[in-house]
Amino acid sequence: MEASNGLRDFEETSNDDIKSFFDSSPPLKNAAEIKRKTEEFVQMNSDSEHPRRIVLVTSGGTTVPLEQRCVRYIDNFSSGHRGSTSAEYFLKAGYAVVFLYREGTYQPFCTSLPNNPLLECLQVTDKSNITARPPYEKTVKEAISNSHAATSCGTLLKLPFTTIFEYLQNLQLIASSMSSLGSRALFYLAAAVSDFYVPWESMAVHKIQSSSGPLDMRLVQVPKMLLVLRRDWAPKAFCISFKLETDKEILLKKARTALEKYNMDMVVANELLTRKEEVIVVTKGGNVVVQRDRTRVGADVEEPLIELIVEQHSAAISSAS
Ligand code: PAZ
Repeated sequence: MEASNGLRDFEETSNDDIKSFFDSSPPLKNAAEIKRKTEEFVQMNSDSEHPRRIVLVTSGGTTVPLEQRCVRYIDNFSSGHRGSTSAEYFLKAGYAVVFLYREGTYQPFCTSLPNNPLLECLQVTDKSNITARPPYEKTVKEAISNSHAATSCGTLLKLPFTTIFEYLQNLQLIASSMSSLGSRALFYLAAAVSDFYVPWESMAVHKIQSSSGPLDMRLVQVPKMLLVLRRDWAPKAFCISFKLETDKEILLKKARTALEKYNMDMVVANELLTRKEEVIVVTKGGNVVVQRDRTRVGADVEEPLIELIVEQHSAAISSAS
């Protein structure tokens, strides 16, 4: 999803590029409802004497439609595992979580369930009751009770997206609803966001016909929203972006450039093949290698990662006040 020399990644994005991206995007369905839900969520978690910190966790990959009445689209590998697992740890750490996720990807508290949980984890008993089947009893019970607890006590708000247009419009809307939070807001942008897209106005309306011969299509760069997120939408928030590469040689260089160029507080650098074992957190103060605890069965890298982030976010809040 990125030019092979990596250079285009850091080209300037102007305000005009951003405006024209949003102006030309198909309008977000339910925008008013999403805004209302997010504002209520922010309000509810800010009311008490001890207001919660609120984190936006983005998760999964964006699609790039090739037709307006979309039959075909470009997609990427992201499963949403990182985002959903991280959301769980943020909830455990006392944060309220806005979970902006790609429809159909992993959900918080469900990452250890099999692919088809309804059919594989449940059974109908002789008395026509539905129960969990072995060996899933404990996993199913925990998934249901943790997930229901988080949504019913108002600390988890889940919002879906599919396309790059929906993702970026949601990001803008949520960021503006969180702008009153100042340093209490955290942006944890783990979604794999397309670097190239087909602008809506130049997109074929109907299904592209194979009888027309080889497909010749121009994709343009998605404007770099991290710039505006930091500068205009969330200047006081703690912002963490992610950088994924398959070539180890360029990973850290690109992560550091992103840290500086977009003025992030942290960039989490990871390689495709080892992303569940290790990440490198790049900060202005240096790099920190974070690994999963290999001596513990089922331990994941998100546990120490979120621990480190919560610590650094606390330090940022203290120095801001
Ligand atoms: O979603 P997942 O668990 O399969 O993978 C997580 C990830 C690699 C998408 C994430 O850690 C990441 O690096 N996101 C940013 C990717 C990028 O646009 O560079």
